[in-house]
Amino acid sequence: MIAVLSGGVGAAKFLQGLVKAVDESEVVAIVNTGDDWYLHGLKICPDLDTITYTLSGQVNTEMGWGRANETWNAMESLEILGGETWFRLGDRDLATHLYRTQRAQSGATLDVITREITEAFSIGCTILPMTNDTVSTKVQIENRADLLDFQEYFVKLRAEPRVSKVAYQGCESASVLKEAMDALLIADQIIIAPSNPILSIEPILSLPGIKECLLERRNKVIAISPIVNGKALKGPAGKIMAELGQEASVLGIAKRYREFAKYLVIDNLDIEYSGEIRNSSMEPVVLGTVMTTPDVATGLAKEIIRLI
Ligand code: FO1
Repeated sequence: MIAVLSGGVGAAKFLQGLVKAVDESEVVAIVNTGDDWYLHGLKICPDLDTITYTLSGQVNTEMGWGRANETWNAMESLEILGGETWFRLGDRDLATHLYRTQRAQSGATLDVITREITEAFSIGCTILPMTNDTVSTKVQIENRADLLDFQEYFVKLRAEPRVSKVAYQGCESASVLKEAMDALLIADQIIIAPSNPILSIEPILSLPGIKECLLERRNKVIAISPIVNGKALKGPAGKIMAELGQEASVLGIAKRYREFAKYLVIDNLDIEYSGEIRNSSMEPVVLGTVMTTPDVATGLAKEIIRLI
């Protein structure tokens, strides 16, 4: 069984390859819920949905999130009413949030709701929220004392302001989903997806017991760098790392993960860093990591599962 610590778009692309490289029932994605939030009274779980839509072939491939063949009638009508429309919820996507919110209000936990949704989308692997508890990634930006909701920073402000701090509210006191911890304890491999290390992976690592478990199982842990040639594959990972005083390169990624991951998969373009990665006590694995098509992602996954 292969457990994958997952954020949004980068993880979804990798998982799309992985489920073609192995028996998909052997794959367990443990998904960040720090980006989850309520808008218009609806419970929205962007990373869980991005992975579900991608694996079911129903993602909007241009945006990387939301659904393919989407229409925006609800947003257009909301705009006329003067409602908040900067966070765009398509008509098809809205159905997922309506369903999830109604089920949560009737007492169902997020893991149960996620199972119901992924079954409806005919997903063959297991997709787990990292926790059923409420956690919330908050971002502090320059010249503002208050902490912003992740989506306000990421979408409304287009991740443009300089970040001075990221907080993972609720993570310290949250409980890791039992099924997720069980998977990490017995997995043949634990893969850290090429997701934003600060915004997507760190919330998972901040849950009690996760880092300890990875430390214990370090020989089985393979991280894939989301940074290639000094830039994030997608999104602001490099920018935020630099703003928080970390090196925005595969070496910065090695520094974050070396304690509990034995292998670091880096792109061919970063081969020159192999020696320094080895010196930092990680095993560098040089591959083509830019997942331009699902077939490229499958090729990458096949190479990675061969490592252990
Ligand atoms: N990202 C955007 O850049 N703009 C949006 O309007 C937007 C809406 C949205 C709605 C549902 C959903 O599941 C995701 C959505 N995203 C949007 C993506 C999301 O903000 C981020 O990609 C993730 O939270 C980061 O992993």
